[in-house]
Amino acid sequence: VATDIDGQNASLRLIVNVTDVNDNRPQFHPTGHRTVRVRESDPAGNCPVQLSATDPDSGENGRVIFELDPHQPDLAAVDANFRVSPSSGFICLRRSLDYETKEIFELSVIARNPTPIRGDPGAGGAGSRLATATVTVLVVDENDEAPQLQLDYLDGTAEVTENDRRGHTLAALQATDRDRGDNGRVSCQIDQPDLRDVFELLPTAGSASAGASSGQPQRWRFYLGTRDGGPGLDREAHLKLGPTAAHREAVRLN
Ligand SMILES: [Ca+2]
Ligand SMILES: [Ca+2]
Ligand SMILES: [Ca+2]
Ligand SMILES: [Ca+2]
Repeated sequence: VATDIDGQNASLRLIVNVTDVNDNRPQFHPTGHRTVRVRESDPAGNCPVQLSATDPDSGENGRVIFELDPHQPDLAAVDANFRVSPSSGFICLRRSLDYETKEIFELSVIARNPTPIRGDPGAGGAGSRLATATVTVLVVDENDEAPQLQLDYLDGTAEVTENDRRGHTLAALQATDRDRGDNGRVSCQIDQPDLRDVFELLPTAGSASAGASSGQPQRWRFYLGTRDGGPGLDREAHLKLGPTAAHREAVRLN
């Protein structure tokens, strides 16, 4: 309001528009490190964690975009297995993880504005990176590996004659399983009860031995099964043994 010496007033209405500048950086909530566990059976598309960040600026200056930090050391493995939703902050699986390949991932995710922050060189550039969050993903082992059974002859003949004494070693077995704990603890057995009197498995030595004298030369075929401590992933092999080397054959079945 302006007043002259005669007391006359004149007024002028001023409207001041305050233009927001992008002077605030997003902040993750909560701040700091996150750890999540992902089972290796979890399918692609599962999103085990959602990151959250806020920015007090208005409009585009306050909009937050999430993305993988392109400068993280394990980027190739992280990018092959995870994707980050730019708008929601969900971290999702591109595919099922495999504990036997990689047990742990360290992810680095950034939150930034789509517009450059004041004083920074430009949106998306290093100067506009605003906040960083790290997430450790622990892959939880499941029983997805079947036992493997390999047969190796020890004596080079695999013949069984009536002169063989009890304890004569016929073959060495190797049973392995890539899982951990009970899921990878294997046991072997001869699956035909009637042949358990003729052959025996010595679990500690990992070998198959001839039992009592066999009588007339004949040909046996006995089945070896391997099982682990988990459900439904048995493996079976069968071993043929004969009176001559020509009959010897070991076949592994999957
Ligand atoms: Ca901002
Ligand atoms: Ca696996
Ligand atoms: Ca496994
Ligand atoms: Ca297993």
